[in-house]
Amino acid sequence: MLFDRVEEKHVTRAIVEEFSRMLAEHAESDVIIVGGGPAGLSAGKELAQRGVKVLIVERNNYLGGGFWIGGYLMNKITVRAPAHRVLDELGIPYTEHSPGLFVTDGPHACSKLIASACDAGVRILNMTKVEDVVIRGERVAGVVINWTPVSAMPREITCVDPVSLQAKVVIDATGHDAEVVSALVRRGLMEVRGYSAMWVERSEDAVVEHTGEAYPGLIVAGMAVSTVYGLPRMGPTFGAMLLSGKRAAEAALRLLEGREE
Ligand code: 48H
Repeated sequence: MLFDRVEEKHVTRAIVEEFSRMLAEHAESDVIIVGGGPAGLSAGKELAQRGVKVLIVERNNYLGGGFWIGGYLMNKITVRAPAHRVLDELGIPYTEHSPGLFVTDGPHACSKLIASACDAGVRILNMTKVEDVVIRGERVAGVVINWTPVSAMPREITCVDPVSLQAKVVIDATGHDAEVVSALVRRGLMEVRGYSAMWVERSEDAVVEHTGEAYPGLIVAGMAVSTVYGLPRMGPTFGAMLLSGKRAAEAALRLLEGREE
Protein backbone atom coordinates (compact mmCIF):
# COMPACT_ATOMS: atom_id res chain seq x y z
CA MET A 1 0.00 0.00 0.00
CA LEU A 2 1.16 3.50 -0.84
CA PHE A 3 -0.32 5.26 2.22
CA ASP A 4 0.18 4.56 5.93
CA ARG A 5 -2.63 2.66 7.61
CA VAL A 6 -5.05 5.27 9.05
CA GLU A 7 -8.71 4.60 9.87
CA GLU A 8 -11.72 6.91 9.89
CA LYS A 9 -11.66 7.29 13.69
CA HIS A 10 -8.10 8.59 13.50
CA VAL A 11 -9.03 11.20 10.93
CA THR A 12 -11.99 12.34 13.05
CA ARG A 13 -9.92 12.51 16.25
CA ALA A 14 -7.18 14.48 14.49
CA ILE A 15 -9.66 17.11 13.32
CA VAL A 16 -11.63 17.40 16.57
CA GLU A 17 -8.60 17.47 18.86
CA GLU A 18 -6.58 19.94 16.80
CA PHE A 19 -9.54 22.29 16.28
CA SER A 20 -10.54 22.17 19.96
CA ARG A 21 -6.98 22.87 21.06
CA MET A 22 -6.74 25.87 18.73
CA LEU A 23 -10.10 27.28 19.84
CA ALA A 24 -9.31 26.81 23.55
CA GLU A 25 -5.93 28.51 23.08
CA HIS A 26 -7.68 31.44 21.41
CA ALA A 27 -10.44 31.91 23.97
CA GLU A 28 -8.14 34.87 24.64
CA SER A 29 -5.89 36.53 22.03
CA ASP A 30 -3.87 39.71 21.97
CA VAL A 31 -5.75 40.84 18.86
CA ILE A 32 -8.90 39.52 17.20
CA ILE A 33 -9.38 40.66 13.61
CA VAL A 34 -12.93 40.37 12.37
CA GLY A 35 -12.95 39.82 8.60
CA GLY A 36 -10.32 38.10 6.46
CA GLY A 37 -10.35 40.45 3.45
CA PRO A 38 -7.27 42.38 2.28
CA ALA A 39 -7.31 44.81 5.22
CA GLY A 40 -7.73 42.09 7.86
CA LEU A 41 -5.12 39.79 6.32
CA SER A 42 -2.62 42.61 5.95
CA ALA A 43 -3.11 43.65 9.61
CA GLY A 44 -2.87 40.03 10.77
CA LYS A 45 0.34 39.38 8.90
CA GLU A 46 2.04 42.50 10.30
CA LEU A 47 1.01 41.73 13.88
CA ALA A 48 1.88 38.02 13.80
CA GLN A 49 5.30 38.84 12.32
CA ARG A 50 5.94 40.86 15.48
CA GLY A 51 5.03 37.96 17.75
CA VAL A 52 1.48 39.12 18.56
CA LYS A 53 -1.11 36.37 19.18
CA VAL A 54 -3.66 37.04 16.43
CA LEU A 55 -6.92 35.36 15.49
CA ILE A 56 -8.85 36.19 12.31
CA VAL A 57 -12.58 35.42 12.52
CA GLU A 58 -14.16 35.02 9.07
CA ARG A 59 -17.80 34.26 8.38
CA ASN A 60 -17.17 32.63 4.98
CA ASN A 61 -15.50 29.28 4.30
CA TYR A 62 -12.73 31.12 2.43
CA LEU A 63 -10.48 34.06 3.17
CA GLY A 64 -9.75 37.03 0.92
CA GLY A 65 -13.03 38.98 0.85
CA GLY A 66 -13.19 41.16 -2.27
CA PHE A 67 -9.51 40.64 -3.08
CA TRP A 68 -10.03 37.56 -5.27
CA ILE A 69 -11.84 39.45 -7.97
CA GLY A 70 -11.44 43.05 -9.07
CA GLY A 71 -14.27 45.07 -10.54
CA TYR A 72 -17.21 43.73 -12.49
CA LEU A 73 -16.35 40.03 -12.01
CA MET A 74 -13.00 40.38 -13.79
CA ASN A 75 -10.16 38.93 -11.79
CA LYS A 76 -7.67 41.71 -12.23
CA ILE A 77 -6.69 43.70 -9.15
CA THR A 78 -5.46 47.29 -9.33
CA VAL A 79 -3.33 49.22 -6.83
CA ARG A 80 -2.04 52.80 -7.00
CA ALA A 81 1.48 53.79 -6.07
CA PRO A 82 2.92 53.58 -3.45
CA ALA A 83 0.93 50.45 -2.51
CA HIS A 84 2.68 48.40 -5.22
CA ARG A 85 5.54 48.20 -2.69
CA VAL A 86 3.30 45.87 -0.66
CA LEU A 87 2.99 43.65 -3.74
CA ASP A 88 6.82 43.61 -3.87
CA GLU A 89 6.97 42.58 -0.20
CA LEU A 90 4.59 39.71 -0.87
CA GLY A 91 6.33 38.60 -4.06
CA ILE A 92 3.25 39.27 -6.20
CA PRO A 93 4.03 39.97 -9.88
CA TYR A 94 2.35 42.98 -11.51
CA THR A 95 2.54 45.30 -14.48
CA GLU A 96 2.39 49.09 -14.59
CA HIS A 97 -0.64 49.76 -16.74
CA SER A 98 -0.23 53.55 -16.71
CA PRO A 99 1.96 55.82 -14.55
CA GLY A 100 1.25 54.98 -10.90
CA LEU A 101 -1.44 52.37 -11.65
CA PHE A 102 -0.46 48.72 -11.25
CA VAL A 103 -2.40 45.59 -12.24
CA THR A 104 -2.08 42.06 -10.90
CA ASP A 105 -4.08 38.83 -10.98
CA GLY A 106 -6.63 38.48 -8.18
CA PRO A 107 -6.07 34.77 -7.44
CA HIS A 108 -2.29 35.15 -7.38
CA ALA A 109 -2.34 38.27 -5.21
CA CYS A 110 -5.00 36.96 -2.84
CA SER A 111 -3.45 33.53 -2.32
CA LYS A 112 -0.02 35.10 -1.63
CA LEU A 113 -1.54 37.49 0.91
CA ILE A 114 -3.36 34.64 2.66
CA ALA A 115 -0.21 32.51 2.68
CA SER A 116 1.85 35.39 4.12
CA ALA A 117 -0.61 35.78 7.02
CA CYS A 118 -0.60 32.01 7.68
CA ASP A 119 3.21 31.86 7.43
CA ALA A 120 3.47 34.69 9.96
CA GLY A 121 1.43 32.65 12.46
CA VAL A 122 -2.09 34.07 12.21
CA ARG A 123 -4.75 31.58 13.36
CA ILE A 124 -8.08 31.49 11.54
CA LEU A 125 -11.65 30.61 12.43
CA ASN A 126 -13.73 30.17 9.28
CA MET A 127 -17.51 29.88 8.97
CA THR A 128 -17.72 31.92 12.16
CA LYS A 129 -19.72 35.10 12.34
CA VAL A 130 -19.14 37.86 14.85
CA GLU A 131 -22.57 38.96 16.01
CA ASP A 132 -21.78 41.12 19.03
CA VAL A 133 -19.00 42.53 21.21
CA VAL A 134 -17.81 41.91 24.76
CA ILE A 135 -17.60 45.17 26.73
CA ARG A 136 -15.63 45.75 29.95
CA GLY A 137 -16.46 49.13 31.40
CA GLU A 138 -16.03 51.54 28.54
CA ARG A 139 -13.87 49.26 26.40
CA VAL A 140 -14.34 46.58 23.74
CA ALA A 141 -12.78 43.43 25.22
CA GLY A 142 -13.74 40.68 22.79
CA VAL A 143 -16.32 39.34 20.35
CA VAL A 144 -19.40 37.15 20.48
CA ILE A 145 -19.35 34.42 17.82
CA ASN A 146 -21.58 31.76 16.35
CA TRP A 147 -21.35 29.35 13.43
CA THR A 148 -22.33 31.23 10.27
CA PRO A 149 -25.07 28.70 9.30
CA VAL A 150 -26.91 29.48 12.54
CA SER A 151 -27.69 33.00 11.33
CA ALA A 152 -28.87 31.60 7.98
CA MET A 153 -31.55 29.45 9.64
CA PRO A 154 -35.07 30.70 10.32
CA ARG A 155 -35.23 32.37 13.73
CA GLU A 156 -38.00 30.07 15.01
CA ILE A 157 -35.88 26.92 14.63
CA THR A 158 -32.61 28.29 16.01
CA CYS A 159 -31.97 28.70 19.67
CA VAL A 160 -28.21 28.26 19.56
CA ASP A 161 -26.47 30.50 22.05
CA PRO A 162 -23.18 32.02 20.90
CA VAL A 163 -19.85 31.86 22.73
CA SER A 164 -17.34 34.66 23.34
CA LEU A 165 -13.65 35.21 22.71
CA GLN A 166 -11.66 37.79 24.65
CA ALA A 167 -8.97 40.06 23.23
CA LYS A 168 -6.92 43.04 24.34
CA VAL A 169 -7.67 44.71 21.00
CA VAL A 170 -10.32 44.05 18.33
CA ILE A 171 -9.98 45.18 14.71
CA ASP A 172 -13.11 45.65 12.62
CA ALA A 173 -12.08 44.68 9.06
CA THR A 174 -15.53 43.55 7.93
CA GLY A 175 -15.71 45.79 4.85
CA HIS A 176 -18.70 47.90 3.80
CA ASP A 177 -20.98 46.84 6.67
CA ALA A 178 -18.55 47.59 9.54
CA GLU A 179 -20.26 44.85 11.50
CA VAL A 180 -18.36 45.17 14.79
CA VAL A 181 -18.94 48.90 14.85
CA SER A 182 -22.61 48.19 14.11
CA ALA A 183 -22.89 46.31 17.42
CA LEU A 184 -21.86 49.53 19.19
CA VAL A 185 -24.17 51.64 17.02
CA ARG A 186 -27.12 49.39 18.02
CA ARG A 187 -26.41 50.29 21.65
CA GLY A 188 -26.07 54.02 20.97
CA LEU A 189 -22.32 53.92 21.77
CA MET A 190 -21.13 55.04 18.30
CA GLU A 191 -22.43 56.75 15.22
CA VAL A 192 -21.69 55.77 11.62
CA ARG A 193 -21.99 58.04 8.60
CA GLY A 194 -22.02 55.45 5.80
CA TYR A 195 -19.50 55.54 2.95
CA SER A 196 -19.84 58.30 0.37
CA ALA A 197 -19.98 58.22 -3.43
CA MET A 198 -17.03 57.09 -5.56
CA TRP A 199 -14.03 59.43 -5.76
CA VAL A 200 -10.88 57.39 -6.19
CA GLU A 201 -8.37 60.21 -5.79
CA ARG A 202 -9.83 61.37 -2.46
CA SER A 203 -10.76 58.00 -1.03
CA GLU A 204 -7.55 56.07 -0.51
CA ASP A 205 -5.51 58.67 1.39
CA ALA A 206 -8.55 59.34 3.57
CA VAL A 207 -9.00 55.65 4.47
CA VAL A 208 -5.38 55.26 5.53
CA GLU A 209 -5.42 58.56 7.49
CA HIS A 210 -8.61 57.63 9.38
CA THR A 211 -7.50 54.07 10.20
CA GLY A 212 -7.15 53.71 13.96
CA GLU A 213 -9.01 53.36 17.24
CA ALA A 214 -12.64 54.35 16.71
CA TYR A 215 -13.84 53.28 20.18
CA PRO A 216 -11.72 52.23 23.15
CA GLY A 217 -10.29 48.80 22.32
CA LEU A 218 -11.70 48.81 18.77
CA ILE A 219 -9.68 49.72 15.67
CA VAL A 220 -11.28 50.07 12.23
CA ALA A 221 -9.46 49.06 9.03
CA GLY A 222 -10.18 48.90 5.31
CA MET A 223 -13.56 49.71 3.79
CA ALA A 224 -15.10 49.79 7.29
CA VAL A 225 -13.16 53.05 7.81
CA SER A 226 -15.02 54.66 4.88
CA THR A 227 -18.32 53.50 6.34
CA VAL A 228 -17.59 54.83 9.82
CA TYR A 229 -16.33 58.26 8.75
CA GLY A 230 -18.43 58.84 5.59
CA LEU A 231 -15.42 58.76 3.25
CA PRO A 232 -15.71 58.32 -0.52
CA ARG A 233 -15.53 54.80 -1.91
CA MET A 234 -12.69 53.84 -4.26
CA GLY A 235 -14.09 51.02 -6.39
CA PRO A 236 -11.93 48.06 -7.37
CA THR A 237 -8.55 49.38 -6.31
CA PHE A 238 -6.97 47.85 -3.23
CA GLY A 239 -3.87 49.80 -2.20
CA ALA A 240 -5.67 51.57 0.65
CA MET A 241 -6.93 48.23 1.99
CA LEU A 242 -3.38 46.87 2.22
CA LEU A 243 -1.93 50.06 3.73
CA SER A 244 -4.87 50.49 6.10
CA GLY A 245 -4.23 46.96 7.39
CA LYS A 246 -0.62 47.90 8.09
CA ARG A 247 -1.69 51.08 9.85
CA ALA A 248 -4.26 49.17 11.94
CA ALA A 249 -1.46 46.83 13.02
CA GLU A 250 0.66 49.80 14.12
CA ALA A 251 -2.29 51.19 16.09
CA ALA A 252 -2.87 47.80 17.73
CA LEU A 253 0.81 47.56 18.71
CA ARG A 254 0.58 50.98 20.36
CA LEU A 255 -2.48 49.88 22.34
CA LEU A 256 -0.83 46.60 23.36
CA GLU A 257 2.21 48.51 24.55
CA GLY A 258 -0.05 50.79 26.60
CA ARG A 259 0.61 53.83 24.47
CA GLU A 260 -2.52 55.89 23.83
CA GLU A 261 -3.74 56.54 20.30
C1 48H B 1 -16.99 37.58 10.45
C2 48H B 1 -17.23 38.96 8.61
C3 48H B 1 -18.34 39.59 9.21
C4 48H B 1 -18.75 39.13 10.49
C5 48H B 1 -18.03 40.51 7.27
O1 48H B 1 -15.13 43.11 2.09
P1 48H B 1 -13.70 42.84 2.39
O2 48H B 1 -12.80 42.51 1.26
O3 48H B 1 -13.16 44.12 3.23
P2 48H B 1 -11.81 44.98 3.15
O4 48H B 1 -12.09 46.24 3.88
O5 48H B 1 -10.65 44.18 3.58
O6 48H B 1 -11.63 45.31 1.59
C6 48H B 1 -12.64 45.94 0.89
C7 48H B 1 -12.52 45.61 -0.62
O7 48H B 1 -12.62 44.22 -0.79
C8 48H B 1 -13.63 46.30 -1.35
O8 48H B 1 -14.73 45.77 -1.37
C9 48H B 1 -13.43 47.62 -1.90
C10 48H B 1 -12.06 48.23 -1.95
N1 48H B 1 -14.47 48.26 -2.33
C11 48H B 1 -14.50 49.61 -2.79
C12 48H B 1 -15.89 50.07 -3.16
O9 48H B 1 -16.00 51.22 -3.65
O10 48H B 1 -16.88 49.34 -2.96
O11 48H B 1 -13.58 41.68 3.45
C13 48H B 1 -14.37 41.70 4.62
C14 48H B 1 -14.42 40.29 5.17
C15 48H B 1 -15.19 39.34 4.24
O12 48H B 1 -14.42 38.19 4.02
C16 48H B 1 -16.47 39.03 5.03
O13 48H B 1 -16.95 37.72 4.80
C17 48H B 1 -16.00 39.23 6.46
O14 48H B 1 -15.13 40.34 6.40
N2 48H B 1 -17.06 39.56 7.42
N3 48H B 1 -16.55 37.97 9.20
N4 48H B 1 -18.06 38.14 11.08
N5 48H B 1 -19.81 39.66 11.12
N6 48H B 1 -18.83 40.53 8.36
